[in-house]
Amino acid sequence: ELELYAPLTPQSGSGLSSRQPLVGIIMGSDSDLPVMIPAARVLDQFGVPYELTIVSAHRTPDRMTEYARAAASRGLRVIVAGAGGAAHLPGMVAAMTSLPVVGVPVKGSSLDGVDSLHSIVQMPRGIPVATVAINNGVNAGLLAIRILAAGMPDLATDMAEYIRTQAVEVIEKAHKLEE
Ligand code: RP5
Repeated sequence: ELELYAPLTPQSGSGLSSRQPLVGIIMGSDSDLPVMIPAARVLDQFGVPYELTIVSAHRTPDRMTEYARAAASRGLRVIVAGAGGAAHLPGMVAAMTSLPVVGVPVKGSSLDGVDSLHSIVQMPRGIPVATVAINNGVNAGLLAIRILAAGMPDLATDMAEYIRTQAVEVIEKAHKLEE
């Protein structure tokens, strides 16, 4: 019921045999999808199973409560939550689970996403939300991988390789420029 988006076949060999979703990607509206799909793509790239769905804090508060309260017992280990405007979804979800929550501020039609950023990053003491940059679904996916990798050595190896590859790409571009 919660799955709207079918994950691609895993690209890397993280040694993950089970398809039990480890990351829950949620967002306040389907209008957030273009920002959140890149987070899913990162998880695909690392072969990490996830689920992706819409949970609105203000339009579907009961669904949000059910999702957050059941997340850990359903086997999720990280929640990535994107929202725009008065973006209370990540903070409210974090208040109802002990899982780590990564918040993605989504840029809306006004205020350039600074409203979302401030809503998510300014969580008061006691309930943290790890906040990535405005519209940066990629970093949310990468942060979820890093959190999981702390207890999954194969995933940590894949992340180290990702970092190395990225560095090589930059150095190659630098060398081209210098030619
Ligand atoms: C938030 O309001 C959503 O996260 C979205 O970013 C924003 C606008 O939602 P829609 O009006 O496009 O559904 O709840």
